[in-house]
Amino acid sequence: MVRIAHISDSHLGSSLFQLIERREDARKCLGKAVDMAMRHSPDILVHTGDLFHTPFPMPDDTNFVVGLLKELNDNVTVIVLQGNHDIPYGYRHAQSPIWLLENAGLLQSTGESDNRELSIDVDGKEVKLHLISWTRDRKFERYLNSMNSTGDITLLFSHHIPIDYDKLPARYDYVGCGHAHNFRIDEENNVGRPGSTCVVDWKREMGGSRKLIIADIDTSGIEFTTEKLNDVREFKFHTGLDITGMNSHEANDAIKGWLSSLSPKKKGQPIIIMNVNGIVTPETESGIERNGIIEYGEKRLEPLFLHIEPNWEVAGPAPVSLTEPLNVETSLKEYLHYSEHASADKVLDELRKVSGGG
Ligand SMILES: [Mn+2]
Repeated sequence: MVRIAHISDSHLGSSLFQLIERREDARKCLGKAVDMAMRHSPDILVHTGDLFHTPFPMPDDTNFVVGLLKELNDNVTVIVLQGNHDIPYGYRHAQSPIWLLENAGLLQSTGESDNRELSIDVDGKEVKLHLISWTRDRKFERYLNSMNSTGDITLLFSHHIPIDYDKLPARYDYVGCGHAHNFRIDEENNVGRPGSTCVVDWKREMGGSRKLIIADIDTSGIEFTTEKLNDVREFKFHTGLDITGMNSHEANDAIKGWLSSLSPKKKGQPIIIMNVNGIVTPETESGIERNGIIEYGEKRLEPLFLHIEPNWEVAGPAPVSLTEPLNVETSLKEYLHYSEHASADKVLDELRKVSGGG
């Protein structure tokens, strides 16, 4: 049996909302994921790319990775692909930081190229690895056709899979990918995607999950074990409060109401994000006390960061429809009603005087 531990998309150097604390968090999340993976004593530890958020990582991030990889057991084969974030596109003579780590003997990747075939021996079994770093879709398909050697066990690791999973060749016992930051296993086609090791982009990742994937592969089949990868930072998400039809008081109360319902485990630490949706009038919008709400939430919850995402829409002026266009008084009444004119009664009185009516 060959045991694979699969993680992906650690984005070291990313910092949500430009919070400097998140850079440290991203490192801790990777460290935690690797620890969890190694507790399963895998034969192969694979990271399917975007180890770094930028192809020019800061020394603190590079040093962290070097330290982490040096600690690993010699018996584990470490594969790290180059993701789209690890490759310096558009720069002349620039090289991926993954290649540097590969040259230092800390991992195996696709080198100067974007694909590679590799054979390793696990307990007398030949394991064939097809590696594809981030590349153009057409090149991916070309590599898929040209890399057709098989072993006792044959694996494909690619940062991204730009084709339908059921179009993948049948020769693979397991296909591991990354790129999208949410967990997914397709048991039909033996494809696994762990998701990112930390929260990188809350808008795209909200509602999804991240997991360590352990794949036990035998000539007879594959067995999956997964473990949840929680971010080291506590997050509180509200996916969508709807304030449609509310006046500003009700909207303020609804937003504060959610904040008051929270009880973070780690006080003084969480990141709190609330999506506020709906269609409101300009009056409601102008009456939403953004500063007051933020102040209230910060006092109560002591977050690292509190973000209210203003996702609501403001309804434009409603069209006035007149039931009797030729009746001046009715039409004026209706117009005044629609426009909520403050001195409507006075205007109507004046109209009656002018028209000589009672
Ligand atoms: Mn990524």
